[in-house]
Amino acid sequence: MSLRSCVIRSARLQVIRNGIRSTPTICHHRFYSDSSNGIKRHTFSSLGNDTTNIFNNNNDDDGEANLLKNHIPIDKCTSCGITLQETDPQKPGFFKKPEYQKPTQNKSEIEFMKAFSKLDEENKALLEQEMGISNFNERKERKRHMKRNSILDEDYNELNVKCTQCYDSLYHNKLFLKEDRESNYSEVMSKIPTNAQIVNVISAYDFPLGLMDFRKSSYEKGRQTNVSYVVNKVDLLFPTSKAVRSYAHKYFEKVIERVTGTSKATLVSAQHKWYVEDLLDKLPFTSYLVGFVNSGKSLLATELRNKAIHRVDKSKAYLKATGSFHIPALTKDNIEVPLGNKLTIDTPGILQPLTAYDHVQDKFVKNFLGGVSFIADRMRKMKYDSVHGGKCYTMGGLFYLLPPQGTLLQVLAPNKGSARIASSLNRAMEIVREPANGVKNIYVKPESVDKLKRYVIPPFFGKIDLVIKDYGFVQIKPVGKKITNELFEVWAPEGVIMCVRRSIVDYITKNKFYDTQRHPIQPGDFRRARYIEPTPIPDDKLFTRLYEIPKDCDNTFEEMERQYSEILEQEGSTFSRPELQTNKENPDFKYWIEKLYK
Ligand SMILES: Nc1nc2c(ncn2[C@@H]2O[C@H](COP(=O)(O)OP(=O)(O)OP(=O)(O)O)[C@@H](O)[C@H]2O)c(=O)[nH]1
Ligand SMILES: [Mg+2]
Repeated sequence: MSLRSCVIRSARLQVIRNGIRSTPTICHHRFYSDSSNGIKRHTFSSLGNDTTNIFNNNNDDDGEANLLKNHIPIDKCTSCGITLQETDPQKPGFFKKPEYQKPTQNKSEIEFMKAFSKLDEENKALLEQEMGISNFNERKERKRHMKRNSILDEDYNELNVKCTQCYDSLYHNKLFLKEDRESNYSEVMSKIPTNAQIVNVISAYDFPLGLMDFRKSSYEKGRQTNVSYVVNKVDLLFPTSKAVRSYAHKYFEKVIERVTGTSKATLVSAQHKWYVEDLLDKLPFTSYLVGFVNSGKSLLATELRNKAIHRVDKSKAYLKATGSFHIPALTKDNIEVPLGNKLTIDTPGILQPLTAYDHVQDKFVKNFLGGVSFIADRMRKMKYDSVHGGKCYTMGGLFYLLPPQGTLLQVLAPNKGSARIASSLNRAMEIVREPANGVKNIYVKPESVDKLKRYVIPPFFGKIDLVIKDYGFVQIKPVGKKITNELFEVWAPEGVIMCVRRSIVDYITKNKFYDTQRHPIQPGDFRRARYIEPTPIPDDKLFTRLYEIPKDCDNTFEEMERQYSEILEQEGSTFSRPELQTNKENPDFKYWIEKLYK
């Protein structure tokens, strides 16, 4: 036998003995031989080595076996968790038994088969002999059988059965938003025991709009909620996990503490697997992942499970997050996700009666509302739009910002979408209602213009962010002298949820310079700078909800003042936690109401 075939054979046998599953890597080997012409270099490729076994799918049945098995019961949709039914196509959970489904083959397997078919008979026989002919043939036979017959019941689990609605959402980008949403919150909460440990999953993208105050709702009376908070999707703001750990978490923790009174907050990125393992350690034995739609609960649950599985068996391939998608309200029922000795329950996302999803055209849901990463550090170098007072700045019709006459604004939109500046609100509405040929950046449905509501931003000082739920935010920076007391107006389709916060970027990025004695120095004087840190987070109000002003009201300031005194009278304070109120309140933010939901 030649040296070459000897090496090939040994490499292959080693691969087989290890029980290859995938052969995604073709290994390139190199060796040298003596010949009459001197040393000669030979190269050849063989199948790579990977650890899981395609031919042996039996999981270990020992202590952690439960963890290594598919956790979704056979009668449930593997994507949304709803109980499957075959009788009524109009009802949720309907699914059609597929007649024939192409046998599932993963990339590595295909590659293996390709490589196998190229071998000569001798090597094929050797491989078959080593891996056990029966096993190998069994697999081929099963595929043939699946082709001929409809799928066997016991294969459902393996084949990832989804209900028709999920199928349409996942493969045809269709949105199925529930009609009756008034009871949505109580429906989700009714399936959570009153003494359960709740983990509120919030998106960092539209923070703090995802925060839920569980103590507030009348439904919650008597519930001993034990809530901790997880800020997900931090990868959209930070390039690395290090920045999150070293200083950015302080801002999020502080706001959560101000609103809820608890400092139990963890920052994670399910997508990038940042700090998921830490969260796994912190989770109680049983927890419920609760939050607004699309905050990333299902992806987080899958990643937690992946981490738990990897603790038991490092060789296990990562599970695909089947129930996670950019389409909102995908999860329809509670899904139990075992995490070794712990258990977490992924719950359906909470959908408010009207949301931005109801107004944005289906084709833009992914691109416009799907979340695009912008790195907070680099925001200062981004291009901004200048908006003169009296003009109207609109982001594809999702909101219309109207600065008062005589002002000049710099507006920076770090999220997706391109803005349009129209000469007036009416003109902007016309453009959205009937976009001229070639106008591409209109994201909402034309009829959304008929349902506009008017809001005002209470007086502020410095830079602020207008945060739009599910979209992100725009940064607003007035420039020049303040010459008017008129308020900034924001018009938006009914249901688009917004708030204003003091610009987040300075609090989560390093921009303050200090000398050796930790005295602040001006940014220009770099040579003396010894420490660079984010701006200290003030104890004053950090965000506010907007005042809704009727369209026919002429004096917006007066109406705002009236609403302000009404809130003070009814609630005693405009702080999220009245005990935080001090005598030294910052007059620049006097009219701010640090309570997001009524
Ligand atoms: N960039 C980024 N995207 C994420 C992260 N976590 C989730 N996503 C994305 O957010 C979208 C929604 O994720 P899901 O896991 O379906 O969210 P959910 O909260 O389960 O949504 P519902 O079940 O509809 O309530 C998906 O497109 C995810 O890929 C994250 O950490 N970073
Ligand atoms: Mg989900």
